[in-house]
Amino acid sequence: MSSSQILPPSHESVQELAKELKLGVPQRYIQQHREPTFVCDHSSPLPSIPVIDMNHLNHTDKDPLIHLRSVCKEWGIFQLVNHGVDKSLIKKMKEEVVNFFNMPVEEKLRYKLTAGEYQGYGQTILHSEDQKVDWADRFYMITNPLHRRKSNLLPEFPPVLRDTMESYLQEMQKLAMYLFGLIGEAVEIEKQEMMDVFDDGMQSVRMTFYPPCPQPDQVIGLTPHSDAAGITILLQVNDVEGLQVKKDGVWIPVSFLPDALVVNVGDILEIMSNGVYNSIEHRATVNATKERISLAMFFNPKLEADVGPAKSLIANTRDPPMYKTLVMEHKNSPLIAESFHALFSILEKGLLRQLTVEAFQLAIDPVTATGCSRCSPLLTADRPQAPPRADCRQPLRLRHYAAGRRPP
Ligand SMILES: O=C(O)CCC(=O)C(=O)O
Repeated sequence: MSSSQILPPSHESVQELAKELKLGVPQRYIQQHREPTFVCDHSSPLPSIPVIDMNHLNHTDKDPLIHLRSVCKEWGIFQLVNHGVDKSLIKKMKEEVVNFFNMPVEEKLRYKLTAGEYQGYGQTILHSEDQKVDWADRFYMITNPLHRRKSNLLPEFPPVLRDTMESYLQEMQKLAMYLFGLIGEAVEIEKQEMMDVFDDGMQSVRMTFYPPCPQPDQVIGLTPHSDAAGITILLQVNDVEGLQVKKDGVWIPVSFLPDALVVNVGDILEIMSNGVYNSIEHRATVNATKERISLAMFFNPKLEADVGPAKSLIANTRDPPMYKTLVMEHKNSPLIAESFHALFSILEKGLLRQLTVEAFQLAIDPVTATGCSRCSPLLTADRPQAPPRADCRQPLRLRHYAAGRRPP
C-alpha cells in the first residue's frame, strides 16, 4: 500500500467510545512500545521548558535575541508570557472549543472527515489496516489562504464559535508574524525574507479532545511527531496536562503556566535556519479520569514560497546549505503534492524535513543515500526498489543526513 493512501476513518468518535467502555480499551488503540516519561527524583528534578517574556523581546537590545536563539536551538519550544493577546478573547476561545466538543456527536459529524480527506472532524488518519489509532478526536482545517477554506467547515460552524475563531485567527496571525521576525533575526535571517515567506501564509488549526482512558499507559493521545510548520502556537484549553517534549532523548512533561501560549519550532523553520533551530519532537499522553482539550495553530509559508535554508542566512553566515530547497506546492509535481500532504499529516514524523534533507543527500551522494519507499516519496520516485527500513522514521537519521554523515 502506498504511504499516500488514506483509508476510511475507523469509527466515529473516541469521545463516545470512552463513555461506553466496558471490556477494556480495544486493541487498535493499545500501543505497546511507548517510551517512558522522565521520572524526577532528588538528584534530577523535572526540567521545564524555557519561558520567553514578550515584554523583554520588545526592547531593542540584543540580549533577548541571543536568548531566543539559544532557546530555539537547544529546545525548539518555549512558553510565551505577556504575549499581549486579549485575555477575554482567549477565555472565549477556550469556552467555544469546549462547547464544540460538548455538542452531540451527530452535530460534530456534520463536519466528519471523509475517506481521502484530511480536513474535518475525526481521528487518526489511517494509512494501513493495522495502524494504531490515537486516543483522541480531532478537528483539523486550513484557515488561510481564504480560497482553501472548506465551505462545510468554518463557514458552517455555530455563529459564536465561528466569530470567536475568526478573531482568534487574526490575533494569532499578528503574533506569529511578530515572532517570525524576531526568531528569524536571531539566526541572521533578514526580516524582509521572513515576511516574504510567511506573510499571508498557509494557516491551519487543530482542536483536539483527549477523552479520559482507564488504561492511560497503554494508549497515546498524540503519536510522537515534529510539526511540518514554521511555528505552532498551542493553547491548552482546560487545565489538564499531557503534552510532552523529547529533549536529549528523554520525554519531559510540559507544565503550562497560566495565560501562557506554547510556541514550538517546526520543520520549516529548522530548514530555513539551516539546521540551527530544532523542530521539537512532541507527543500527548492521556489522563485516567479527566479529558484534555487543546487548540493548535500552524503557521506555514505561502503556497508558492520556496522552502529551504534562508538566502539571507546563507549569505550572512556563508555556511553551506544543509537542505535542498523545495517549493511548498506545485500543481504539476507529484513529489510536492506528497510533501504538501505531509504538511498536514502528523503521522509522518518530520517528513518535509526528511524530504529536503534526502534530496540534499541524493544530490551530494546518491550511492550512500538511504531511504525507504515507505516513508520517502522522493526516493520512491527516484529509486523505486528502495526497501522499507525498520528505522525509517528515526529522527536521529535525519540529524546524520543534516550533518552530511551516513545514518547509523
Ligand atoms: O494537544 C497538545 O498538547 C498537542 C497538540 C499538537 O501538538 C498538535 O495538534 O500537533
